[in-house]
Amino acid sequence: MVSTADIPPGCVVAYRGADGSRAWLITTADEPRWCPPGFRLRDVLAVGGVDRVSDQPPGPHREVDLVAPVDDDTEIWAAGVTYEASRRARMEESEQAADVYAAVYDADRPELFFKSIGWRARGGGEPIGIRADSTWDVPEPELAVVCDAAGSIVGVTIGNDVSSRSIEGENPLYLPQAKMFHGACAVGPWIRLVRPGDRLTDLGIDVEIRRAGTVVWSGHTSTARLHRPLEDLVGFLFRGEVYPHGVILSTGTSAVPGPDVTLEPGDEVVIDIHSIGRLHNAVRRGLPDQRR
Ligand code: DO4
Ligand code: MG
Repeated sequence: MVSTADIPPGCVVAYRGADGSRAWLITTADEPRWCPPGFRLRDVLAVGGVDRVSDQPPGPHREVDLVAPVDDDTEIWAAGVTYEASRRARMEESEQAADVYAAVYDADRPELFFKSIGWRARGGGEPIGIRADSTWDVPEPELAVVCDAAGSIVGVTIGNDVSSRSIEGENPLYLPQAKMFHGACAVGPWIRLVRPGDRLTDLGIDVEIRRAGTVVWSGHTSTARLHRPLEDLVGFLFRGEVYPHGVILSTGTSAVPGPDVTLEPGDEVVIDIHSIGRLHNAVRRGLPDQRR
């Protein structure tokens, strides 16, 4: 549980309502605005929707149980090989196709892939997953941009593009299996709305893997190392499809553990992005009991 008083102003926050369904609030410098039942992220991401978020009724601070800041049908896409560290790591791990990563890093067209539909995404405090048939699993801490229906970046959040490096390394055509599986996508802890003049090109990103209370791996990077402008990544996403309810695009990783580091069940992944907050998730392996 988190107190709304501890959430920065200007954030769109999804929480578990009294009946278990997703509810929304908007933080301000004063009391939060509590959105009425039926409010959805798509109301914020409609063209001009951001200008209307503060119309919601104010109410006192209280504790909330966070969930992923998405609607059930929000599409979450991801970009790949957008940082030199990712290009290098993929070339090293790839058994037979190192060249494709070098080529895409330098190409005009970026790598973009569908990552998750909203209802599958995990929020802060919810477990992320690793596959039972994978031997090398990593978190991918990424700045995720939240775009409105017109393709403007109206918010930012933290994405964890949890990935199987062993499956991707075997053959890049296995990318969907390496990237889309139970618990592979976390976003949150909330969406920070972007204000005029905000610089998204110099945000520090820190990540830790904790095991039994000890940090077994940590990484630090910055969006200053991103090889492409964020607007270009969004532009390519909107070249081929319309997103009438908005879309989230995770912009690639640059904090990449080496081959000696793999996630294990019970680990905790903690990602901090400057000016957004912290996304913290425990790791589980495999499918829920009924689907083993
Ligand atoms: O090409 C594979 C995916 C790369 C990726 O997810 C990243 O660079 O973050
Ligand atoms: Mg990634």
